[in-house]
Amino acid sequence: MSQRLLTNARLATLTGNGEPYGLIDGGALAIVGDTIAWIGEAAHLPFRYSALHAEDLDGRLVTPGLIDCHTHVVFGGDRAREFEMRLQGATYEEVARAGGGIVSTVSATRSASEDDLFQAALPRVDTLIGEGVTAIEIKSGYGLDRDTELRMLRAARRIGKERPVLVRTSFLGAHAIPPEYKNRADAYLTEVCLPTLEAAHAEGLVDAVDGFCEGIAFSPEQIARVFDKAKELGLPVKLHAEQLSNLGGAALAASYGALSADHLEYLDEAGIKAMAASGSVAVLLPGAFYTLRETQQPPLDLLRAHNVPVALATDCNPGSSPLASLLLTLNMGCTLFRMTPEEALAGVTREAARALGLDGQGTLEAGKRADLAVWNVSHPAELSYRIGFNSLHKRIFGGSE
Ligand code: DI6
Ligand code: FE
Repeated sequence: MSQRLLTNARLATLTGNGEPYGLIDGGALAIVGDTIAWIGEAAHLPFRYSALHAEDLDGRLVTPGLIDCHTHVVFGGDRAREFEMRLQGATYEEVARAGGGIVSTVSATRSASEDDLFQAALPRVDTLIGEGVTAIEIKSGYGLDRDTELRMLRAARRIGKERPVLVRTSFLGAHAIPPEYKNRADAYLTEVCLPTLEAAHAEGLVDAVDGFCEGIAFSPEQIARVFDKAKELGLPVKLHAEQLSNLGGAALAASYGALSADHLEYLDEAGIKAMAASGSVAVLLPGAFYTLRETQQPPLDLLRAHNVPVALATDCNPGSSPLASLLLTLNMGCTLFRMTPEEALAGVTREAARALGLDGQGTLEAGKRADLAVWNVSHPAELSYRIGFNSLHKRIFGGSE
């Protein structure tokens, strides 16, 4: 098994070691195969690693590989025209009700082949990888028919095979009501969404089940039908909740032990208590907040008060968040939501891993996967502070470059 040793590193371990960011200065990190075998102060390096050729990092900062835990990077077409409409005054909901919005991406996605979808997603994925991302969640939800949902998920799986990045898929059949089922959401669920979930699961294409609980999408009762099916199949759930209004989606998701509830601008304290009790992660998506010029802030102080873990993600999608930068997301989390840079960095590492149910990633600890990002910065707050500046030195994925 290959072995390597990194020395002279500033390690932001993101473990609760008592230091901000879990920092270790003058650090060393030994990798055996794809796993962190030892990490600590170089002075304490065990004898068995001391003979390895040392890669001197010149005091550079090392963090866990970044994790984008909420994306829709697989889709057809684009929505630049809708951007123009919204700048002329139309709201996101008005555009959606006029047949634009998610449904227009659905038409473009339905007419794309699996290879088209894969090829179109690659530049977005490569941009994320270029900023130190080592794991990414990818949702379906722009097909809304059996074949297209399956094609989207196969394209997502292919990304994980052809790029050095770990892909976790979420089935998002309950994302929008397709035009052919207008005003017949329950029939869509019965005839298309639930059978497609079963088929996708049988093909090994689903790691989690997601939904969009909102006035322009599905009611809590309808989402519960999808979650019941997920439970029957033994799949974890997560939910787009409280993005545009408060329907109690986060509490519903929590009652199913959800990995996460995402967006959450309109979340209230009852929902927060339910999330705290279930251990669900609050995934905040400042790219959508920014793009939609939302003014309602997610209730960060209350989330902190109830010790709900908070993650950050791009929500990379063609409509509400055409954002493929997790570094810019860190900055937005701080500037728009008043997260601390330490919370923001934990939000794209430790808490993002938790939002995906990835136990083996997200912190720098012996036994975790050697997914690392090495940065040309000395203080971790620089990652959140800079805007449009990529200071990645190199990325290590499963122990290799
Ligand atoms: N909320 C979002 O922000 C994305 N999906 C969702 O349920 C937006 C998807 C889109 O506008 O295409
Ligand atoms: Fe989303």
